[in-house]
Amino acid sequence: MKIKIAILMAATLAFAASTQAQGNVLWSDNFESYANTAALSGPYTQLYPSFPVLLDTTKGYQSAQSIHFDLPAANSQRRMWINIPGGPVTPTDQAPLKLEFWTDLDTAIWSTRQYIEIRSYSGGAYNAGTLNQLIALGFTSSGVNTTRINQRVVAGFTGAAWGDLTDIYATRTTIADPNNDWTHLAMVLKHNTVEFYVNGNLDTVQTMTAGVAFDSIVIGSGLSSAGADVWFDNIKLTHIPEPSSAVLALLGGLGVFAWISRRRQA
Ligand SMILES: [Ca+2]
Ligand SMILES: [Ca+2]
Repeated sequence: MKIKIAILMAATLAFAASTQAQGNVLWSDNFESYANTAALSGPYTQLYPSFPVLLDTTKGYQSAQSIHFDLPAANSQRRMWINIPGGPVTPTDQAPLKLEFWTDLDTAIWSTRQYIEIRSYSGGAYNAGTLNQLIALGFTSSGVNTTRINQRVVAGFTGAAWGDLTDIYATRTTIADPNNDWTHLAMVLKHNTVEFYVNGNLDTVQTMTAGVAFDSIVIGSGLSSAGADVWFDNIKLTHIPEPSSAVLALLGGLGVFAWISRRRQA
């Protein structure tokens, strides 16, 4: 019986570790379910309906489809938003909020301006009341190193709102390399910090205002972005559960199981 319990405890810890890694997916989209660009306007609101974000049915991250930004030559083009299903979420150090996606470029050029944002409004939904916070990850063209991936933390960061990731894990050139199909980018929001990851590597950490509830995701800049085509796929928002409590709850359940087993044996 002791061996059985030991095996169960090992299995439980493995399960808890995998749960921690996967977290609770609040929202995700791999863009495989849409028949055409118009179908994106079901779940998403296009900010500029005459120039919607495009569905690409010829290219995807390990899949057939993705979303595509061609070469918007004017502002007010190709930008859409969605509220987080279930309402606003306040990340903590124990239960962070992770927004991740895959991206690709066809050319490394300074003028690229496409990114994905997570936002917080006083009214708890996109554009409701005052904008409290905005974190962005992707590519922009002014006030940054335009050979890099760029990030933005609007409130609570003592510096320019836009900044750069390092060139250690990826640059616009490595992303645009035709031999390198897709690059994984992620932001992990905690109580008062945001961590930016490239292909699973922690690249840059910024401070931000503490205890903000995030409510919506905005995809695309809506700005002119002449020069490079940009793709996004597998956008996913995860609420990572507190690891200690998940493990303790499962181990607590196992303790009861062990007690029952001992009683049955007696
Ligand atoms: Ca896809
Ligand atoms: Ca590429």
